[in-house]
Amino acid sequence: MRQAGNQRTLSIVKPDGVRKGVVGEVIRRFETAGIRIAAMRMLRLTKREAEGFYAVHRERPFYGSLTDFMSSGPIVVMVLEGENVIARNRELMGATDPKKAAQGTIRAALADSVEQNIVHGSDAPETAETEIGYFFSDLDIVI
Ligand code: 3AN
Repeated sequence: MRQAGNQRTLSIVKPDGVRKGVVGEVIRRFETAGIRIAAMRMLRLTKREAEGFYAVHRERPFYGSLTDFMSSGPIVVMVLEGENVIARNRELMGATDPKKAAQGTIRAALADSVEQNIVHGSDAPETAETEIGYFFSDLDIVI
């Protein structure tokens, strides 16, 4: 069993982050913040898999372009663990639009656009559980 208060979230370094060579930089920020990496894997999503992952956005005008982008190259998926890690990870990421992201955040420092914004992070405990399950089985997660 996990300790009370120890939350998990899914983080993705998106294809733009891998292409730019900032995987290490993103991980460094997590580690510096005291967030534990409980699982990690590199893979390339098919278009269908990207559509499945972003199914909640299927009615949005950017769905086609977003899923093309997310299947355009390798990504690094991670399970992050720590107290209040869902909110803390989103704080480190910054706002979806890098132009609106607070200074010092991953997106403000590294991202080019609202679509190609370097990282993904789950936004709530329920989505974290579903998203972690999309990529990892319980056996992949180091406790
Ligand atoms: P976040 O990743 O900050 O939680 P969401 O969940 O609203 O943002 O959006 C999921 C992903 O969809 C974003 N990371 C971004 O890549 C893309 N996206 C969001 N809004 C737009 C938009 N207006 N135009 C293009 N892509 C977008």
